Amino acid sequence: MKYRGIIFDLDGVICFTDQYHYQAWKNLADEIGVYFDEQINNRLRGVSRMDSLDIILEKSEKEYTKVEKAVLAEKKNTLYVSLLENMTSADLPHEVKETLDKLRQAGMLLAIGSSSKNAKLILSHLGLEGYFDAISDGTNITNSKPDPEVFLKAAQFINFKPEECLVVEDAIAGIDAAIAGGFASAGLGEAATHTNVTYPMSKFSDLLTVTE
Ligand code: B16
Ligand code: MG
Repeated sequence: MKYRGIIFDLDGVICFTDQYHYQAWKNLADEIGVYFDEQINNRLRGVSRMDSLDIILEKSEKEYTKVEKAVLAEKKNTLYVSLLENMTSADLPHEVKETLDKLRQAGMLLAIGSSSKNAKLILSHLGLEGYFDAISDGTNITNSKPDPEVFLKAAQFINFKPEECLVVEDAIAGIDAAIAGGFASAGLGEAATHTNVTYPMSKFSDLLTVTE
């Protein structure tokens, strides 16, 4: 076995909540009259809620106070969480579930390493409550990706060293975080184009060959 533990990013790897993030940020941006598009949205992948808001406010003429920003982030999150209500286990791709089951059968421990504070809520919507051996998410970190903290905590939770684990990511910031933490990385989507990603992948099930 090449790796003893696999640490999965959530949004963009296990499931696709980006459409809901986009809708909720777009709604907020329109409300405060700030330009926002898919390209700006792409920069938010893997980035924490408050850092995402700062990126959106780069286009704003108004300076917001810390308190005002907290109100805006809360507003976005309330809408985002209500959109998540639409998610069910039908939103968990078969390919993802089958691959996870096979990796587990091969003896690997499976953990989540997500920047989201809603990770546990999303997992329960997907029917994956209690499925992972450990969950490291936005609720147990102070620095978000590209800082490696979320992955280092995940490795600690499953009691493995970074070099014993593989990080699976869809975001450039996530691959940067994996490298900074001393992890091998597997990249999907934009993350597959990262110059230093260990394994560029075109689909989730490529993990089965990568870990052989
Ligand atoms: P929340 P990941 C990230 O999740 C998302 O990619 C990013 O767009 C979002 O801003 C961040 O979680 C924080 O999410 O507002 O729910 O705490 O890709 O690290 O699983
Ligand atoms: Mg992601």
